[in-house]
Amino acid sequence: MAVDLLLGLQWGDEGKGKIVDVLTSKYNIIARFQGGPNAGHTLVFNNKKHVLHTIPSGIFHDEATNLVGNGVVIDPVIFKKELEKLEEQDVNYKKNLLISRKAHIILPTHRLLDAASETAKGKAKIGSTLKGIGPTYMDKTGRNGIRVGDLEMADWKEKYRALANKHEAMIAFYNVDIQYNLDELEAEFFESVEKLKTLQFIDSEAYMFQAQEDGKSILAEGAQGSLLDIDFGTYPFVTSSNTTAAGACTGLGVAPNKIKDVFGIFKAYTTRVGSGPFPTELFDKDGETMAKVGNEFGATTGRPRRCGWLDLVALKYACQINGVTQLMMMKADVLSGFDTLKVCTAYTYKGETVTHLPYNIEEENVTPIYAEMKGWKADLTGMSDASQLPKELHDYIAFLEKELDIPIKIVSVGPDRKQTIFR
Ligand code: 2SA
Ligand code: MG
Repeated sequence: MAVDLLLGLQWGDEGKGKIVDVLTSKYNIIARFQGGPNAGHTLVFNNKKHVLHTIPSGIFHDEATNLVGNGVVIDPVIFKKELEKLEEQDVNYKKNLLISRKAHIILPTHRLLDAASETAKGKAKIGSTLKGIGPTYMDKTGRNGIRVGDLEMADWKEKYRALANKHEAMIAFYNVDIQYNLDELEAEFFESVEKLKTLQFIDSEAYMFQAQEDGKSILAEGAQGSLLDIDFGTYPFVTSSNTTAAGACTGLGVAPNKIKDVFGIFKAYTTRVGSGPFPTELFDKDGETMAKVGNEFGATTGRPRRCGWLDLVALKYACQINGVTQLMMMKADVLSGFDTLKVCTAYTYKGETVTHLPYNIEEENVTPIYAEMKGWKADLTGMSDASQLPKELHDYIAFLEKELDIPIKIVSVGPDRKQTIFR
């Protein structure tokens, strides 16, 4: 059986959590393949908001098995809190949550290093989520990391001590004012590790291989967005993992020829949190309206998100890199009420019109060229069938489908599971 992929096509927060939740009943296994608690997947059902950081979004469906793959980085402290939230809601995760032994562990000192590095960068900071993501992946590729499987070894605490000591020396080297009490952080960390150890650790690539042999249906769930990919994103203002389709192969041990559908999730407009270029960013009332109506605040850090018009140059790039087969447009309801909608179809770059994403899209280098479309006034949030959507929205969708040459299969008109229109 093939593996389907679900990815964000912009700078994260596209609404992946909601779509995974809508799709989970179709899949036996939901697997996370990269990132860590820098993700915040928001799900809304029964009028309640649920935010997941590391645990795959299938956890609220009893029948789905949820795998945290080898490409993910796990912070035991945050993981424990997530588990406790699930316990409060009587979600029995013990039998359907599996953890790869090859996933790397975020140490308290990784978080401190993230903070020290960001502080030292000053104005040039990445705007990271301060979850220790960058330093943990650095230790992974530097071949110094501690993995989930290590926690089953007798000597892992010695390995931990050596690494934490090294981190402390690095923090001192940054020479910035970071206050911390490592004893307290470690007490919390070791307690959380014990909680993590109550879960099932597995050789996940073997599990994935067997699951495919057994004909199980698998959905790989991406975190962050394609433009935050370490290779293809707006470097250095990116996260430290491959958020694009290739990341699912390395982050789960799935062969490229086993991937079937690639679901690309995008917002009907664009948002970004943290620093970095954003050609269609708005600094006017339209941007404020999007932020307000769309409630654009980070699910993990609560930071306000920057807002702007849909950027088709960037979106097309993301579709190409990921091999997207189906599109899902989120938050269409947020665009209700605008007289005119703009969509960026090209950039002016070094005096020329370009339709590909150039190496450097800093503001001074590119100027977006917009197509203008008529907006709609109708409130979409109560609609449940494509036939109810206003003509102007049909036109907007048709325009995007033509430009991208990929069908838009889902239009989301609100955060609830029910506010999902299939086309
Ligand atoms: P990091 O922490 O090292 O991965 O940060 C590097 C950059 O990646 C951005 N980033 C994100 N952007 C949007 N959403 C993300 N997840 C959270 C969410 C964000 C939040 O889903 O709501 O709650 O603020 C996410 N994770 C990382 C980050 O802003 C940096 O630009
Ligand atoms: Mg999010």
